[in-house]
Amino acid sequence: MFNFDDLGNAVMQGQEDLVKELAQQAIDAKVEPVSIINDGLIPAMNVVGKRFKDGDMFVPEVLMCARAMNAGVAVVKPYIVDGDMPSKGTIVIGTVKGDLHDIGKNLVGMMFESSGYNVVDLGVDTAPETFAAAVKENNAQVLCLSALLTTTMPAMKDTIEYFKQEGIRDNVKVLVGGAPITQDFADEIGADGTSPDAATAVELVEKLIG
Ligand code: B1M
Repeated sequence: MFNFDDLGNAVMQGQEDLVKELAQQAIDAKVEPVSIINDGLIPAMNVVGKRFKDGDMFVPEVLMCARAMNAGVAVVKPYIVDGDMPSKGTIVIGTVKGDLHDIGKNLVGMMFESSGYNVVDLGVDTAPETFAAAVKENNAQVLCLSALLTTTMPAMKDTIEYFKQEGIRDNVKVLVGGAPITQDFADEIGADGTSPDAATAVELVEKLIG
């Protein structure tokens, strides 16, 4: 039986190569790909987050863990995404200006892809102008904004305001997410919704445009 603790420990120690190896072992052992992420990789990042908060871990170590986590996700991703599905619509996703956190955003994007959406991922530190250009260029139905810092939450509001200024706010559903985001905040800034995790983000989009 596959040992999730070994995978989690490898993430917590930032051992990128070992994470890749163990993620592949899990795939070979026919562990559900989503379970490798939800039961192995994410709980380990949660421990990292707690240690970081408590001052037991510092930025360079957290960065190594983040790289290891992303490497594990990259191994699993091809087994989740079904490339033959017709697209259900286009979603532009990115982390807002000033914010460099991308693990959660990557998972949300991957979950959309695996559910049959075309995903345009703009990466991190994304300016409102860049979001607007991508939504127009790709005729996207949904824009997903991710923020992990309380100091970058206002960039979500700035992005929505920029869409209003440009006269394109009503062309797209705007969803916001990330650990500090609440429903009250989403309502306050005029977003169309928020979701606490990747799976419910997909459910919300299906409800809004499905
Ligand atoms: Co940062 N960091 N970090 N960090 N970091 C947090 C967010 C923090 C809570 C840690 C702490 O103090 N406990 C804290 C923020 C405090 C606050 O704002 N109140 C913090 C800080 C302070 C900082 C720096 C300022 C530290 C410094 O430099 N002194 C700095 C800021 C850099 C910047 O962005 N400008 C910084 C840097 C970093 C690293 C670069 C080292 C690294 C990021 C690497 C990377 O992402 N490639 C990092 C990390 C890894 C974290 C923690 C430990 C883990 C985040 C993570 O990946 N979680 C984090 C602590 C924590 O969250 N417990 C922390 C796992 C991920 C799967 O969950 O991202 O929440 P999450 O995504 C979830 C949901 O939120 C949701 O679905 C995802 C999947 O379930 N979701 C969405 C996310 N986006 C969505 C979008 C949607 C829908 C759902 O659209 C609709």
